[in-house]
Amino acid sequence: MFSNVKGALIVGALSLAGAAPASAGVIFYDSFEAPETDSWAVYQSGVGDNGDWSSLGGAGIEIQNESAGVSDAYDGSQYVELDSDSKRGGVAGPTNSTMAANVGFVEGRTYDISFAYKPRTNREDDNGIRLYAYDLDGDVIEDQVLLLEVNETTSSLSNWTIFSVLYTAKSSFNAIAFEAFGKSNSLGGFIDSVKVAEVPLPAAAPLFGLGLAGLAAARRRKRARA
Ligand SMILES: [Ca+2]
Ligand SMILES: [Ca+2]
Ligand SMILES: [Ca+2]
Repeated sequence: MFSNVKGALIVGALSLAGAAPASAGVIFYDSFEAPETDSWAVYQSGVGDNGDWSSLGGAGIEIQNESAGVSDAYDGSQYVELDSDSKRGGVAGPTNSTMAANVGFVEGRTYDISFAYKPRTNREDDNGIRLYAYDLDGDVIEDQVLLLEVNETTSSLSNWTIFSVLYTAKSSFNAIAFEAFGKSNSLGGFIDSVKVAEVPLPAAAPLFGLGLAGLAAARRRKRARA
């Protein structure tokens, strides 16, 4: 579905963080604890803690529970595998799937978008996940920006890791999406704890001003002692 969208750019600053940041400014969070499954199942819409995610291509959105014995979750007991499956609710076609959710971006504001990722296999080009921002009209992608791409193996990355990227919302962009890529073989990268937090630029200005005031006060004290 992406071949007809040209010129996707990787934008923003990719960073690796050891832990999720504080919850300030969070406008969207999903740990995929719903729909609840006792092992694994594939869903097409209404996926996630608040039912925000829909499949936009591939077999569907596979939710795995820790009780399936495949992996632990990063948070809670469930997570997503987007190299999905045509069984248990999945549809025929490539198992590599795409899921999207509206997140309520406001044009011109900057967001820290992060998620927990873990590769399932040790095969090269098997666990790829791409993160996009979308201008989404229903299930039609009007425009998209590729924000980051991760493609690890269990040798290069053995546990859950948080990836994050900064994105300044373009006009009419209203959604984020994840796409599985690489070998479409029902085994791929795991996703959990998707978070979108607004970067609080307005609050930074007064803090900076306080810093300057503090510096000036320190200089005055130094002069007074001299
Ligand atoms: Ca979870
Ligand atoms: Ca799968
Ligand atoms: Ca795969």
